[in-house]
Amino acid sequence: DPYANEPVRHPALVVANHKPFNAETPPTLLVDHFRTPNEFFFVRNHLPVPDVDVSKHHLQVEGLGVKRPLNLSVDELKNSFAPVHITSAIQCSGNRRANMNAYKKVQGLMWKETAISNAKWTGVRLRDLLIHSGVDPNDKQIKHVHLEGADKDPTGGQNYGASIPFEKAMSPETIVAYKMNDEDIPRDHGAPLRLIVPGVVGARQVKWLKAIRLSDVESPSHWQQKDYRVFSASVNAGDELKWETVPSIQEYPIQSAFCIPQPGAAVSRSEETIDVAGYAWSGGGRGIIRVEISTDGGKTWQTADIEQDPQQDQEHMWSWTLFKASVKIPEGVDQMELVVKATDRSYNTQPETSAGIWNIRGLLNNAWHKVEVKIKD
Ligand code: MTE
Ligand code: MO
Repeated sequence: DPYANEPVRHPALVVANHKPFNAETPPTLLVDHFRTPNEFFFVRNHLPVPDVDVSKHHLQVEGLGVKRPLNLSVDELKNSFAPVHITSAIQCSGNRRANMNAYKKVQGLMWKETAISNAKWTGVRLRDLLIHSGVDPNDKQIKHVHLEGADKDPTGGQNYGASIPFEKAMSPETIVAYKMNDEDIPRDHGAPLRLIVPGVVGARQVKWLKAIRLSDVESPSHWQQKDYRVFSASVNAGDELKWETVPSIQEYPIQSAFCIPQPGAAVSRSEETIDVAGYAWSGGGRGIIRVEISTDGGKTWQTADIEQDPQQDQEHMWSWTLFKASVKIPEGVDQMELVVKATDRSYNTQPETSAGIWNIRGLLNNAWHKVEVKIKD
């Protein structure tokens, strides 16, 4: 069994799939912490967790424009480059797929609302590594940076891989991390090294990082070429998927969702108000400027209280935003629908439904999140 050597996991994680292991953070625990504790951070693995010996692990840097290829041990990496800290959220492109599936059937792992978490990462700038290897930051031939993980398809297939644009690789927020919330990165999250690409979807933030290759084209990896691309709503189940006709996902759009209450929760009318809480996040470092809640299907809105990272500004907001509000329970009805939407620094906001963003793989679902609550007398 290639999955015989998986790490021990916290029993509170909400498991979506065992082999490979995929699990969400329990919603109520997610909004309890601005930085998600490591044991509760959601997990998205495509393959068995590799057994990496930290003392022997090396990171290679090679490819187009590299004058001095590098082959660094973890200690060499830590000791040769300045450490940087950054708090950054990771969200899977499939987060809230189940909501899109409820609108119209899609294909993929049925993530609910919590395939997202936020942590403080410590590592070295990818930019520093590349410049050390002799890369010219103005080299116009280099377009993409390939990342390869140590996890391998047990049926003899390829290692996990992805790529990001060279420009993002050279941006100061992109780091090769070795610590997560001030601890060594746990096995499930990429021990000993993972790439953190703030503002970009989870799929590009390669765990168990072992090689970095510069190139004029994107990574040939399955997960770069034949997954994590959003088709038009006109492409349906059974149609041929022409992957090369759509670009790979990089930055995430804008998202928000409730964690509290959960669907089907009941409140008593005598309470008069109900407490709600959740998260909002936008890709590309675009800060969240407001989160709004409606109880009348979007006719009127109430602004929620928000918590943000005091060290980040609205143009470089890599952390998520947590929100809270106390919402009045409407009179004369025995059930209510709560709706949340967020707005980012570019004044992007979320679509009302999945109708215009529906896609066969159920990716990037950021429609208004709606939760039904029963009102008891
Ligand atoms: N890196 C490797 N090597 N293997 C993987 O399966 N999954 C990716 C990304 N990096 C993956 C990977 C995906 S799709 C996501 S959403 C994030 O890791 C999840 O990160 P987490 O498990 O730390 O939450
Ligand atoms: Mo993902």
